[in-house]
Amino acid sequence: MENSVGRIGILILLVLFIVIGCSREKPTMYDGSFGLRLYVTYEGKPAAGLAVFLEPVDFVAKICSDTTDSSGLVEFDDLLFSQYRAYVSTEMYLPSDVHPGELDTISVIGNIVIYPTSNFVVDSIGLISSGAEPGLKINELYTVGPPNDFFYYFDQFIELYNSSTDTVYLDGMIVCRMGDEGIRDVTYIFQFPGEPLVGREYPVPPGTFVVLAVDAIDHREIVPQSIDLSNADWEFKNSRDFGDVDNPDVPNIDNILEGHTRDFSMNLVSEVVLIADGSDAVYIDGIDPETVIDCVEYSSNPNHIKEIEKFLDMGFCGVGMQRYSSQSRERIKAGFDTNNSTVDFEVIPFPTPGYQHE
Ligand SMILES: [Ca+2]
Ligand SMILES: [Ca+2]
Ligand SMILES: [Ca+2]
Ligand SMILES: [Ca+2]
Repeated sequence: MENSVGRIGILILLVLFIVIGCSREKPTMYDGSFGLRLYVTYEGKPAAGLAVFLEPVDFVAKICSDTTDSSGLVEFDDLLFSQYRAYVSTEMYLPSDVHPGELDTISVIGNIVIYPTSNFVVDSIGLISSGAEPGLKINELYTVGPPNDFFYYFDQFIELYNSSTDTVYLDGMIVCRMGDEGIRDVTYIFQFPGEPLVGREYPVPPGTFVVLAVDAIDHREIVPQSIDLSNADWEFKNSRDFGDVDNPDVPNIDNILEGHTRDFSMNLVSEVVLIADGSDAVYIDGIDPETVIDCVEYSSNPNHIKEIEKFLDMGFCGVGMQRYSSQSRERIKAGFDTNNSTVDFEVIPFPTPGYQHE
């Protein structure tokens, strides 16, 4: 009895704390003794009028936010003495280089962790913009498998996202897994049905996610902590592998590599995956780089030596990921792409097939 009263008391305190925590315009947190001044810059210049979000790292509370002034400054006072993550994720409007007098919309992000080294900290966030052309992107790569003790990882999937304002078509596109000798070294090639470049059978409207499952089944029936991929948009199915699952309701992406008789799969923690337009029909010499639509390298090892050419992906993502942990890697914002997976992706605790993590 006493115990439950105690719990209710704590609950009331927590609710009070959350309500007080962020209710004023200038976010003021209960029992605050910590102040923070942040300068937000883009290409070395102050970034005005952008929302900066502040989220405590060590405890759960509502996320505070304020907008940068003309000098790119935002101030938070009376905060709890704690670590915080400060981030910006928004669109910015800049004078166009191409069309004088008009504004270009660019997608920018920035992210830092603030350590309370004293009662008042001054820091800065340098924003980066999505430099790569918008288009069809590899948005998420889920490969490590769910928690289980029999090496189950067949719930792997690739999630694509159309970040452009135009419909794109999957017709004849190829999904490849690369060897360790770069773009000339392709080890798996699976192809969407349809005619490359000109086919219009398989549209992906702007802002849409596409889930490519290794096997489009409800994997929770095998491992309860896995995911349901029975409603995936596509399924990898090697028609020469008779043991490979084929959900009749989910269309197939089939193997086209001579002599390859296995299903598509990806290494759990280290791999290069790319999508290309499928117009290069000669694979013996690898994939023509001109046809590559998007490419992502990942490795759990921070000292990993890059395998794919840097003009396709300058970095790699997924550092520190564990096998059979349900962790996934996803772009920090749907479709956000600077062609550097080190900054474009983050590790997330569980996969998000068909949607973007919070
Ligand atoms: Ca399959
Ligand atoms: Ca199927
Ligand atoms: Ca890219
Ligand atoms: Ca996702």
